[in-house]
Amino acid sequence: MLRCLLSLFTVVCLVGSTAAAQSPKRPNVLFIAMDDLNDWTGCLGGHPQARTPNLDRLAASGMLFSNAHCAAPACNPSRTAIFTGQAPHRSGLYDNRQDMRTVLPDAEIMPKVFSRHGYHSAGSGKLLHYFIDAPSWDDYFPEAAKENPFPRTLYPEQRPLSLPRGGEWQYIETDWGPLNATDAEYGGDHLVAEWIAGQLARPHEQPFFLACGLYRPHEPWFVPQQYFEPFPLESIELPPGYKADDLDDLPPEGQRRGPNRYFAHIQKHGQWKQGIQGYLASIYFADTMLGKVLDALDNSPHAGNTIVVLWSDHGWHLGEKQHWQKFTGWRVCTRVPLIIRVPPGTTGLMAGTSPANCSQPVSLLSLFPTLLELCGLPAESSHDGPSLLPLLRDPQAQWPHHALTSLADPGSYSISGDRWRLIHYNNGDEELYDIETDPHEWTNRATDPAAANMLNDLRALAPQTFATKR
Ligand SMILES: [Ca+2]
Ligand SMILES: [Ca+2]
Repeated sequence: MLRCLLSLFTVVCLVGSTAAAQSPKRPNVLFIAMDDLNDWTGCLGGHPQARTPNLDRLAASGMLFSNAHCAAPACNPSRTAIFTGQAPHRSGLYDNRQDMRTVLPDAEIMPKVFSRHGYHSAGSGKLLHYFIDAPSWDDYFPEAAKENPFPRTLYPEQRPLSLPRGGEWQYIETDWGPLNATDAEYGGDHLVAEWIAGQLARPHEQPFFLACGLYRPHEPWFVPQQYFEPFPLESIELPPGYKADDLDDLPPEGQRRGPNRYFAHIQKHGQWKQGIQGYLASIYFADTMLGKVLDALDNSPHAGNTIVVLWSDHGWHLGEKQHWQKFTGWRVCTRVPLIIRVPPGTTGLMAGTSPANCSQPVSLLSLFPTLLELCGLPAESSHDGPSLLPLLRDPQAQWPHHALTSLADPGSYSISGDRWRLIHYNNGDEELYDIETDPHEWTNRATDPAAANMLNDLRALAPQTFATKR
């Protein structure tokens, strides 16, 4: 009996000391979304005039993934994939018109999972597609119950300001121009950044998952005048990826999906450079709001114990392939900025990240399992993406993965490997690009016999089944 008690005592002591040794304070997570930001950042070099000093300083202090791709090139499916960890071709949520809670009524999204594990989950601004999903958060700004993620935002009284309506087809927000307003008068992302900064400044008893959804550079491109000033119209350079005859070597489906009415309409009204100016100004504004958030973290008691993740939900065309907007499988649209900074002492990565550039192909689908692993929380069996931990430890690590981007119609997708990219349309048309020699995807190699092996290698990575769109 005594022996039994002694054994029990020993076990209790061992368990107790092991638990104490293995459960340091869990890291916090600052999860920052930017909307419709392509590679027009200083650190990715997509446009020579892009002004993103804050994004660049974050990149310089963490790991920049320069070959990161969205799970889908539109807000709703991309964000749903990020927040549920489920790929569109498995969840069945492929486009902006589907309602996340109709398609996935029971999916536990990221803030809810963190809350279940003892975190305080708070968010502000656009994180999901124009709704908040109030039951998944402990706190939100604006008020979660209203399900409107946007604080008050200043817009011109008379609209459209810059681009006349071309017809019913035209998205009402395709419009741009400077506002005679301060950041405070403007509101919008400024208020989001201020609220997030307030959350960072206060003490927290629990670890926190704090999500900051910056809405610019999503349209409309109205931001205060000061953000337009570095980009005078006469200085504006056209997108480096634009090539007038770029469509000539595309299969019929690529030729159909490239040109859209927006770009033709914008050119007809002489607004191409004004549009580029509006996008650059909106990026600069969003970056400045990001700077407020990063400064607040640096000046807070949580700076040394907070993982920072920054992502954009997909890229954006400004005339490349005669296209304006998103929704395509080309790299300009699937590639996104992604930065992860892990402080030393973090549960799942004690060494933290070293400043580095990782060029291996990764998907935003990996963010959820990566964060769970970094925070020492159990993996979720419903998650599709591989955790990025091997790359956060060593950006040159063996990485036998690729990034799949699902287009809105099931069976159409792009696959991004470490060097080559395949675009497959569900009518069978294909495009193949060598990103190392052709980063703007000007030369389709799908019918080039010298690239046949590459084509076959990428084809072999395609999903075999696609969930029905619901
Ligand atoms: Ca978006
Ligand atoms: Ca071409």
